[in-house]
Amino acid sequence: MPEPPDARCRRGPKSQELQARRTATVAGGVGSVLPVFTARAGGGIIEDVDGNRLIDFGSGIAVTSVGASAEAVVRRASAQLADFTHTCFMVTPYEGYVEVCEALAELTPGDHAKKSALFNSGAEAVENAVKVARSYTGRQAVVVFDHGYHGRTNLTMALTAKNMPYKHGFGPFAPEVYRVPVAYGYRWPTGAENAGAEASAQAIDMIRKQVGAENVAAIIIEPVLGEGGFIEPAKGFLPAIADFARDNGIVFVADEIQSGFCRTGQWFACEDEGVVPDLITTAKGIAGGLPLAAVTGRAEIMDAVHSGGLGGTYGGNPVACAGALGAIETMKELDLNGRARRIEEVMKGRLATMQEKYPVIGDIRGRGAMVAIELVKDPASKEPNPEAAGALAKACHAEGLLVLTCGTYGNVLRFLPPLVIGEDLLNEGLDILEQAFAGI
Ligand code: PLZ
Repeated sequence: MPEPPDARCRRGPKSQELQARRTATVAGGVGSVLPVFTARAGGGIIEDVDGNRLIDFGSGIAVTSVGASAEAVVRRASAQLADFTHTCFMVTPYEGYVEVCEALAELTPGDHAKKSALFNSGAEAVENAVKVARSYTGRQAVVVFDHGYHGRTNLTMALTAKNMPYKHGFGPFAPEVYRVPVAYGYRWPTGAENAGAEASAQAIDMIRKQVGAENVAAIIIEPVLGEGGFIEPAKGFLPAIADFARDNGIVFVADEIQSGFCRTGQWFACEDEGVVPDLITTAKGIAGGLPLAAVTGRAEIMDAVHSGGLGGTYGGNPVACAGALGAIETMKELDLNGRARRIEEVMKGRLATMQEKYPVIGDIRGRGAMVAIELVKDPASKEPNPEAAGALAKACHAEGLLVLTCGTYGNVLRFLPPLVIGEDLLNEGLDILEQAFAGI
């Protein structure tokens, strides 16, 4: 007998039945934010199998920037499906792969000659960026940052900062990975205004003393740190680290897997401070929901790898490439960078009003449609308040708004609506959030 519909999480009878089947056969280690099953999604709405509608402020973790069923993605991917699903680019190549690499060369920062290699997931792209950087430099060490997230494979677990849930019990991790401070303005001991200069000086000092600049193959950083809490490194930090890398023959890698492809109101977040990375990793938003990832970078660095050294059966799958071309077409046609900037304006305005009323909001930050609030027990002590983040997320879900949490301390609510969301729906979602504050 199914339980009666559960209003708190809007779990209807069909979702309950599926949940029981899931519990019986899907591994317990695979989590889900909500126990409702999706029937269809698009335009900022997720409809579940019982007909409930959720406003989507998650975009499948920053993936469906163009919407979850964008016309150009569906059209191009469907046509490709009918032509052929797979040949393997390493066996007989096809045009879509080359077209995606051409688009990446055009859209990523810098006017130098660029080349790309395509993969299936973000983690795989980051792993390959390390392979390329090691081949090019003949060095081994990789430097990453506090609060950084780069994936769940063995090497990328080592690169990721947070133990639970990503690393716990899964060691030993890959060697030659070194972690240094990042300019987390809100929590920098001497204040946000000093964070850029002080954190970069500390990071560089640690690299020099503990690793040796001449041993470092790559420095990898997210220009806006995603899973770690939507931390924008304080101004000056990224350029200082990029300069240090250049002066020491280190490959500077921007992991734009979450922040890229119009999410922050620019094609790539590192453009904000004019930083031109040597390599850039992309995934998520690139293909409108189809699995695709890329490493793009200076031609001479990318070409340092021996022939046949990069690849994988499915990397740059033709259907995923067609999806990417559809997503990029949509981003250009609808000016999704402009839409992301407008979303920031609306969101930050509404969130600032909420902060005046609810001091639990310690910080409002982010760029474009990558916005977050950090919740604290008291604005003076800044003690993290993960309980408030959990309670707010739950209250929003109950009222039909999907929001995600993140942050090293689990106390950040992040908002990642699809960039095509209508302004009415955006405001409706923010109304639900505002009401949720009243209830916690
Ligand atoms: N680099 C910057 O944000 C993926 C992870 C969700 P994959 N972020 C969402 C989870 O809990 O697994 C991500 C990222 C940055 C790399 C990755 C990894 O991308 O496509 O998940 O492998």
